[in-house]
Amino acid sequence: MSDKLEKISDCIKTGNSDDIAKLTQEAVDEGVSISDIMQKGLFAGMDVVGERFKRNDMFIPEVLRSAKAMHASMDVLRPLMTESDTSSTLGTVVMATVQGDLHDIGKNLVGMMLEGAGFNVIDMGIDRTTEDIVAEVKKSKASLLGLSALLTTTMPKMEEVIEALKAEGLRDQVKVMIGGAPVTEDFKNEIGADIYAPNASIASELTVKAVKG
Ligand code: B1M
Repeated sequence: MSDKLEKISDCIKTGNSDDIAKLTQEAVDEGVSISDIMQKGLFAGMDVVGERFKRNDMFIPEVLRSAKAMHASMDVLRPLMTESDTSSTLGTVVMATVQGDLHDIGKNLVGMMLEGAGFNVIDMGIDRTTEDIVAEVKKSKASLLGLSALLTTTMPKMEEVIEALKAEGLRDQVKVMIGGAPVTEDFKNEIGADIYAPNASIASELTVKAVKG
């Protein structure tokens, strides 16, 4: 493994936003793939943060610093992942983290990958109510809705959104993709969503397949 990846991972663990952008750029310049930077640098570091957080070895302010470092690295990677020709847009995707949930790193990554694949992405951000999400789907005439949840307590909001889409007569017009660490294929089937993606690259692969048929 490139020593840059280890250093990038360390920056996530220690919440070092100052050095991570430079290290990310250096890794890109050395020819390290974006996928390796994300998997072996960013996600590897965040896995350790998650474990420490769970054991109460790390607390919210420190985790927020790690999240900030993650965003600083993603700012360097974003333009490299979204260099697609906008004239070949595959349609509009609305993305949101469901109500009660403040986690956005995974959702942002999925959004970046979808933009890179040629979708027009409307990112509604975090903690979005079911009513707001349904209103945005209606207004934008989106063909795909992406919902993210990182907490077991907010997962039921995904089902609430699907039920609200049905009540508004919009369910047939929009495919619903769900994801986030606690979300599973079984849960997708249980709530009647269309796509479950365990990570951002599979999310991109499955959405392109879904719209191209
Ligand atoms: Co939170 N948190 N957190 N947290 N946090 C988790 C999720 C947790 C597993 C930590 C733990 O205990 N080990 C735990 C949840 C337990 C559970 O419910 N099962 C937890 C908890 C408990 C909490 C709080 C309740 C803590 C507290 O207050 N006591 C609190 C809740 C706040 C709230 O949301 N209301 C809280 C707060 C926070 C911070 C704000 C401090 C911060 C979020 C900052 C931010 O996002 N801007 C935070 C963080 C950073 C984490 C961990 C450490 C990392 C999450 C992350 O960004 N991972 C997390 C532990 C963990 O997951 N290991 C944890 C990196 C990211 C790239 O992965 O988000 O999984 P992920 O996304 C992946 C896939 O899941 C998938 O693709 C992504 C890329 O490959 N994916 C999709 C995600 N969304 C998708 C959507 C799709 C498709 C795929 O289609 C639409």
